[in-house]
Amino acid sequence: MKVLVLNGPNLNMLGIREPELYGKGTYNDLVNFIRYAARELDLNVEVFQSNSEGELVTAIQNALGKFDGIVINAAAYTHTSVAILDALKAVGLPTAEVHLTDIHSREPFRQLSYVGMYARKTVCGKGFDGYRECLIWLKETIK
Ligand code: CA2
Repeated sequence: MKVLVLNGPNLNMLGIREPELYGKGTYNDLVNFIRYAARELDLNVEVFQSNSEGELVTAIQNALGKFDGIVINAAAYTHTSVAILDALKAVGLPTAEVHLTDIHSREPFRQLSYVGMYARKTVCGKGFDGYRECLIWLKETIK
């Protein structure tokens, strides 16, 4: 079972800025966490981060036929990107949305999630653990 984990803009800054909001772990720590969780669940995982909306759209398109499911933290594009929503719909893979913070208790502009209009599962406000929860949900959903 192959899962693509996508991370959007600025998540590569984890641990460098705003640790009070996003935690002290670095992006590298997050990738290691995801790989470890995937191994425990016997999932084959690929992790990709980009600051570019187009690269994320292309990564979603390229997942067709290669991956069984997607976990996505589209970061700020969550709240703006119809292109990412359209790509997820076009590819049609089971998708779980994850956010480190609880977007529902933050600014009004974070209340709208385009990704959430397609994703059948959303986990937010649980930090790194949210990625593991999404992987568990995908494993259950795909089998
Ligand atoms: O809570 C999340 O995971 C978010 O997807 C993070 C995004 C934010 O725009 C979403 O509303 C919620 C921001 C990611 C930026 O990450 C940073 C990490 C460290 C320092 C600065 C930004």
